Amino acid sequence: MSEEDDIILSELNDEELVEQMMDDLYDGLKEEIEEGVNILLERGWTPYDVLTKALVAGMTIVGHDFRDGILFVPEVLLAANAMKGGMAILKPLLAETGAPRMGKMVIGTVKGDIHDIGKNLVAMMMEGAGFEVVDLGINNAVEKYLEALETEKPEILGMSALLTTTMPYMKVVIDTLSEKGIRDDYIVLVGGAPLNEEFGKAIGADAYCRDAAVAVETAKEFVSRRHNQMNG
Ligand code: B1M
Repeated sequence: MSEEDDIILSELNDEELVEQMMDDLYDGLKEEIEEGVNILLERGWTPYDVLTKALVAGMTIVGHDFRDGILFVPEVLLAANAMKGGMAILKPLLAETGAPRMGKMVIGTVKGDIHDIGKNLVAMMMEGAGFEVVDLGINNAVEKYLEALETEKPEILGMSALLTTTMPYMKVVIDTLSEKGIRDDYIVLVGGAPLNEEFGKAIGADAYCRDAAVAVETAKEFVSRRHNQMNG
C-alpha cells in the first residue's frame, strides 16, 4: 500500500484537505474529489467557496501544467471528470437559493470547441441566482444558437470559448444576429479564458465576463436596465 492510500481525508484540517483535493484533482481521482467536497460542505463551507477555492483553483494548476507540456489530454480529461463529479454535488446546492426568477439565458460553447467546464459553472451559478438556463452544450454552430433563440426566447445569449482559434466564431454568431436584424433583441454575454474586455467590445458583445460570478452580476445588471427601459 502506498503512502497515498493511507490519507484519510476527514482527518485533515481545512487547509490540508484543500491541498489534498488539488492533488487529487490533478490525479483525476473523482471519488476522492466527491468525498472532499462533501467533507467541506459538512464543515460549513459554502458551495461557492468549495467551487472556487478547491475545484477551480485545482483546475488552474492542471491548466498550467497542461500548457507547459507536463500533463497531456488524457490526464486533463480525467481531471475534468473529477471536477465534474464535484460540481454535480454542488449544482443543486447552488441552485437552491430560492431566488426570484430573473430571466432566461441560452448558453453554449462555440463551434469547434469542446471545453465545457467553465460554461457549466456559469450555467450553475446563473441558475443559483434565479435565471432559467438552457444549455446547448458544446461545439455549437450559429444555426444552433439561432434555433434556440427562436424557440426559447431568452433575454440573454451566453457564449463560451476556450481556444484562441474558436473565439472569433463568437463574432460570426453576433454578425449573423445583426444581419437578421435581431441583435438588439438579446443581451449578448461572452466569456472564456483567452477572451478579454477589448475582444468582447470588438466583436460587438454587450459584455465580457471574466468568471461565473461576474457573469451573474453582469446579467442581473443588464436585465434590470432593460426592464427599466421597457417600463420607462
Ligand atoms: Co484544453 N486548452 N484543449 N482541454 N484546456 C486550454 C483552454 C489551454 C489554455 C491549455 C493550455 O495550453 N494552457 C489551451 C488553449 C490554448 C489557446 O487556445 N491559446 C488548450 C488546448 C490547446 C486544447 C487542445 C487543442 C489540446 C489538444 O488537443 N492538443 C484541445 C482542444 C479541443 C477542442 O476544444 N476542440 C483541448 C482539450 C481539452 C480537454 C478535452 C482535455 C479538456 C476539456 C474538458 C472539458 O471541458 N470537458 C481541456 C481542459 C480541461 C483545459 C484547461 C486545462 C482547463 C479549462 C477549464 O475547464 N478551466 C485549459 C487551461 C486553462 O484554461 N487554464 C485548457 C476551468 C474553468 C472553470 O475555467 O473554462 O476559463 P474557464 O471558465 C471560467 C471563465 O473563463 C468564465 O467563467 C468560468 C468560471 O469562472 N467563462 C465564462 C467561461 N465561459 C464563459 C461563458 C460566459 C461567461 C463566462 O458566458 C456568458
